[in-house]
Amino acid sequence: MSQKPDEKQDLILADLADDELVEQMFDDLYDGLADEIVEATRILLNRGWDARRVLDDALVGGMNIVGADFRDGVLFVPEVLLAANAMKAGMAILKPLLAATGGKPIGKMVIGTVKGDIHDIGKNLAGMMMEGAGFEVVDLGINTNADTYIAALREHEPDILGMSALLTTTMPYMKVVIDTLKERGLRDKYIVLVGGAPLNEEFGKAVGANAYCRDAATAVEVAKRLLQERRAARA
Ligand code: B1M
Repeated sequence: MSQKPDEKQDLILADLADDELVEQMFDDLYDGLADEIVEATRILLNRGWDARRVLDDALVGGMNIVGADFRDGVLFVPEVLLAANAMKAGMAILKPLLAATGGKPIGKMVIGTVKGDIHDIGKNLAGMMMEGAGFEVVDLGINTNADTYIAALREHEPDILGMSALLTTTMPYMKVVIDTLKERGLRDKYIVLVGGAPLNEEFGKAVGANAYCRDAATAVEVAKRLLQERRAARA
């Protein structure tokens, strides 16, 4: 996958055509080269790519390759962490562009990755896209237990609770959070959205969420629609 160091030194990213540059970004992400990812992200933006396209085609595309090799035992945790850091470095450039809306927030969301789970890239993306769509987002980070979610709901009074899980072993915790909300008489106050690679529509229904969001863009669409419906019903 990766090139030899001396070949790498000779490579001038700005000289590559778009498709070659994206291929190179897949390699650089795989190799955890954050500086190169930052440079290539800037090059694509300067060439007129919008932030969404850079995110979807270059960064998420590259991370999918990392994910497949992680699954197959070709890559291990340290390498994947480096890849994740490189992805985050690229996302940091895109964040202000994805979040550039201005004006009064159209709603508020509290979001966190559930207890036992430290994957945060998808959660961060969902948060970024929601901010980009005009929502105020309170990010609780990773490894979030029910009490922390509930304390944040009480403190910030959002319209939406978002939960993310990437492990089949942690996704059931979403039901624990929703059941705790029910027990405390709080469930109906919030729209609960869940996301993460191992989830699906059926799981979202089974745990009692309002909706499962396949990706960050879907989270935005669903959040807007459900919030509008809720406001219309209350008017
Ligand atoms: Co982890 N890991 N990992 N990992 N890791 C997976 C999830 C895995 C599928 C890899 C594999 O085997 N193919 C596998 C899970 C298998 C399973 O559960 N069946 C796995 C495993 C096993 C593990 C460990 C247990 C490995 C170990 O230690 N032996 C360990 C668990 C640690 C823990 O959490 N307790 C572990 C650790 C790690 C790293 C720390 C190395 C790193 C995380 C770094 C970080 O996040 N800061 C890591 C990574 C990077 C991955 C993969 C490769 C990539 C995940 C990712 O960021 N994808 C992943 C393989 C894969 O998914 N292909 C894997 C990109 C991201 C944009 O996608 O998060 O799905 P995703 O988000 C999407 C949607 O799902 C949705 O929107 C996003 C896109 O628009 N979405 C939401 C997500 N959350 C949402 C919330 C919403 C809405 C939408 O709220 C409203």
